[in-house]
Amino acid sequence: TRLVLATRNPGKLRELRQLVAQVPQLAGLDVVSVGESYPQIEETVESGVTFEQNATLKARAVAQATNLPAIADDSGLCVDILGDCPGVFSALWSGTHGADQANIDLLLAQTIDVPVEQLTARFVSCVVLALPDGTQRAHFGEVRGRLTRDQRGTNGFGYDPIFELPDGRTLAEFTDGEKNAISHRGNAFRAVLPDLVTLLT
Ligand code: ITT
Repeated sequence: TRLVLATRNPGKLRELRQLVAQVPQLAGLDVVSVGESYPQIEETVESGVTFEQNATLKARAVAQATNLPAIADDSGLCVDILGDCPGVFSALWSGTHGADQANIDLLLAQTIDVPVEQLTARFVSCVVLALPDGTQRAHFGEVRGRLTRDQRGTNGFGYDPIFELPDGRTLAEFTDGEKNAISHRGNAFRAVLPDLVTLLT
C-alpha cells in the first residue's frame, strides 16, 4: 500500500519520514509526500478555525485526489499570554506563508514588554488519517515550553529557534530524532500508529 503525507513543508516532511522509518509495522508501506510525488494537486485552502478542521481538509483533499490513504498534520504555536495566538495562523503570522524569520520577529516584537517567565507556550499538532472510503481518524499532541528572545539553533523549522525546553535548549538545538521523541507532531503521530496498523496492514 502507498501512504501519502499531505504536506508541502520540507521540515515536517523530514520529521514525518523519520517517524515512519522507526516503525517496523510500516516497513511494507510505500510512503510518499504530496509535495514530491503529486505536485500537480492543488494546495488546500486552510479555511478552518481549528487544527483538526485544517488537518481534516488537507488529508481528505489528498485522499480524494490520489485515491490513496493520506496523513496530514496541522500544527502551530500557542502562546499563553496571547490567548493561544498565533495558533492556526502560525505559518502566516507575518502575512507571508512560511516566512519563518519574519514570523519570529513579529512575535518577539508583540511580546517585547512581557517578562520572559510569563512567555509560556505550547506547540500543538493534530494529525488526521483519511482513507478514500471516507474513514477518518484524528489524534492530538503537544509539547510545553517557553519563548526565549535569544534565538538559538539551526535545526528544525518555524518557531523552533525561540522555543525553549526545560533543559535550556531550544527545539532548534535538538536533532530530528530528539525532537520527534518529545514534540507535538511526534506525540500525535505515535497516537495514530495503531490506526495505521489496523486500517492499512
Ligand atoms: P503543510 O500545511 O503543507 O503541512 P504548513 O507549514 O503550511 O505546511 P501548517 O499550516 O500546519 O503547515 O502551519 C504550521 C506552522 O506552525 C509552521 O509553518 C510553523 O510556523 C509552526 N510550527 C508547526 N510545527 C512546528 C515545529 O515543530 N517547530 C516550529 N514551528 C512549528
